Amino acid sequence: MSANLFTRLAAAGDPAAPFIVTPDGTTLSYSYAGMRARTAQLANMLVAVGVAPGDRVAAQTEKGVDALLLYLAAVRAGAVFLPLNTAYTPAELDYFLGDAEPRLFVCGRAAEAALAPVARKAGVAALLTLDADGGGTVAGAAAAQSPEFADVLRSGDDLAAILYTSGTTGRSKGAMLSHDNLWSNAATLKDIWHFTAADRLIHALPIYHVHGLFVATNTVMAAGAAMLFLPRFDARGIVAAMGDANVLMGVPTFYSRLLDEPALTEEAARGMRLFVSGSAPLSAEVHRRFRVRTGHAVLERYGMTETGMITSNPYDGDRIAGTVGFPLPDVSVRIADQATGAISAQGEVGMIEVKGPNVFKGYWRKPEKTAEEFRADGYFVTGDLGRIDDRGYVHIVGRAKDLVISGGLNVYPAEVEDALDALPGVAESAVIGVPHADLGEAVVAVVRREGGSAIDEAAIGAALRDRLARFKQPKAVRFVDEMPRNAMGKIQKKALRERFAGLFAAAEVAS
Ligand code: MCA
Ligand code: AMP
Repeated sequence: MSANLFTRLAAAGDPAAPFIVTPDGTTLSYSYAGMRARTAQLANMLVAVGVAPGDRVAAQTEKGVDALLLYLAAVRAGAVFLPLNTAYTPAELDYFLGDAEPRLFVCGRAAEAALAPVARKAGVAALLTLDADGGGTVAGAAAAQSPEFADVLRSGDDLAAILYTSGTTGRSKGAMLSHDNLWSNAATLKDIWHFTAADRLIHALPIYHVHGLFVATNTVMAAGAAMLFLPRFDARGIVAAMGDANVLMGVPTFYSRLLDEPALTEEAARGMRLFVSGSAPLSAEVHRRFRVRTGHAVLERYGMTETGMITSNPYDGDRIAGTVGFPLPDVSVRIADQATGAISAQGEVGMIEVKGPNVFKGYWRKPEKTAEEFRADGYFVTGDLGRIDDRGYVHIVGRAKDLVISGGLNVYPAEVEDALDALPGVAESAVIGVPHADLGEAVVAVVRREGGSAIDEAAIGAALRDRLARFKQPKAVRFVDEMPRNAMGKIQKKALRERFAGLFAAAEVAS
């Protein structure tokens, strides 16, 4: 049998059952049969513009129903889907398109003029447009196509998607995810989170990352369930949607913002059966307050772009705040010495390493980078530090990688520092994450000016505007005369984090 992810995911859905439900009308809502017909049209369109199996299809599109169906269509057609954060600037896109060499690039209509030269430079053969409401040239190109399509045969190891993820050094790397990688995670999550065709998920995450694209969409499909498809997170809209759905997946910022929404009450959440959090640490305090307010213990899980989901708190059993639960049934997790790779003793803190059908195939065209991240026996080195307690719960205690997670989005300090250091007037910089009540961590730049320079926060902000996506730009810039350094001369970020920890001190909040 073909291992095409779409073929396997779509097998569960009753043709008459709802798949995507939009809150504001029926035209963009699709049953499973409707989804099949629309993705067939889109897959035929991909073939018509020259997309062959194995070709990359890159998309930087606002969240919309057709944008999601384009992902499924690409998988049906045996192409490799490459979603791109809508916040990326043309300068950032230039790298992704040049590296991935997609056959087709799809962007919003308003961005077409700015991005067409970027796509041309990367040798992209076809450029189409797609807006959140379905407007753009994709719709016209798909309209004439047949609503029938024979899913392209794929093996489990063939690629279904490439997602770019930054490293502590160098440029972003494309994580190659196979049909089997994505299928194994979807099938497992459906089982352990008890998804059935009766479920309706509130989908408010962006669809350019693993969480909203794969964890949410694939798990729903594997169960033949439905999703209430919201354009973005909005606390009041989520609470209203709770009357019409029963599962929510979100990043911790969703939960802290929901707690600030007075309409969130036990009564409002009565029809819900599951709240899932991931992508960044959920504070024990938010977990506790959410339980007090709604009666629900948020189920926290842990994952990575390269691995999909790795661990999850139990559906039945204690969902323990501050832990990320147990390894998924088909995933092996171990703790090892960061430097030597020696397996650590029970309960010790060390590097979290992972092996299983969920672990990616390597970084696109970077075999040496891939080799660096794996142990000889096939375990992937996550860069997260953790321990496993005597009940088997995994605790994440820190990161060996220099990474800031802001509102569930990853920011690699090295990338921001490179941009800062290139500015006239900046002698050196250090980018750190400091506690932030809303975003978990906020990006802060610490800068030492060149002698005589008067460069200030506003000038730095203006200079970075077109270079870096908005979420990577520092929320504050602080100037120092001297960077704290260790004996080796390396900047001590820990000391900077301590010094600036109170910059966004959380206001007192009531339960
Ligand atoms: C928006 N801004 C941000 C962020 N989002 N700045 C820092 N961090 C962010 N995450 C900027 C906006 O451009 C805006 O700038 C200003 O901050 C305020 O925007 P606001 O309206 O408050 O933001 P929002 O549109 O409400 O978005 C916040 C959000 C969103 C809802 C938390 O960022 C979000 O949906 N995050 C989820 C990301 C996600 O899906 N992560 C999963 C990755 P200005 O006003 O100056 O223009 S997958 C993953 O990590 C692994 C695999 C896993 O385990 O899941
Ligand atoms: P990404 O590169 O977007 O896949 O981000 C993956 C990283 O997010 C992981 O390596 C962790 O550092 C972090 N992460 C994801 N889920 C959690 C969680 N529940 N708790 C703490 N960190 C998390």
